[in-house]
Amino acid sequence: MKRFATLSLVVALAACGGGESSSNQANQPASQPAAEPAAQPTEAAAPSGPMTMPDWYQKDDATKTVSLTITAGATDANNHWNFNGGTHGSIAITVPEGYTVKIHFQNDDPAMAHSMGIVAQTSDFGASMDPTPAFPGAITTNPTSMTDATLPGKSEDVTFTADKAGNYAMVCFIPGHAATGMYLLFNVSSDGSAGVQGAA
Ligand SMILES: [Cu+2]
Repeated sequence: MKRFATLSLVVALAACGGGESSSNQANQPASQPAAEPAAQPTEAAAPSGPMTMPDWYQKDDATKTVSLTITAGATDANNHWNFNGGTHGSIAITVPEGYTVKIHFQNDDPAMAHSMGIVAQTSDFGASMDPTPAFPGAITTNPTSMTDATLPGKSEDVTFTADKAGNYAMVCFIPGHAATGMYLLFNVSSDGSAGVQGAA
């Protein structure tokens, strides 16, 4: 209630002040408080450097197809909540625009279901993820379900067309997983560049 009373007083003073600028001056401290510190970046810098072609990335220019093997829990990094050992966007996968992308998704986490899909958002993932992929078909089944997503030891194949160049992310849609780092960067290039940056 005290807060309301104070606000009413301010409004009353402003009303009597004869103009917004003068009342604003009267209400403002002589020196501005320091600006809020910028939020700590939660994302690592995007991996850069030369593209490599690890054995889990295969490209066939004749059929315009990229085939990827993506393994959740490939290592114990991030409590197994990783893709091919990468977390927090530490790996960037680039495919050429217009290519068909075939992903063999394997879950090697001994304990937890995971999912995989491509989204237009590349950072600041919330606890719950909208399971709408950036490209039709670019998502595994029951992606938000801890009981019905891709279970430990299981795999799933998805195929989609990377028909629009841009910056995307490959994420797990189980609540909390992307927010705690279970995502890679996924780029669709307009100049034909292809490969992987940041892979171990
Ligand atoms: Cu996950």
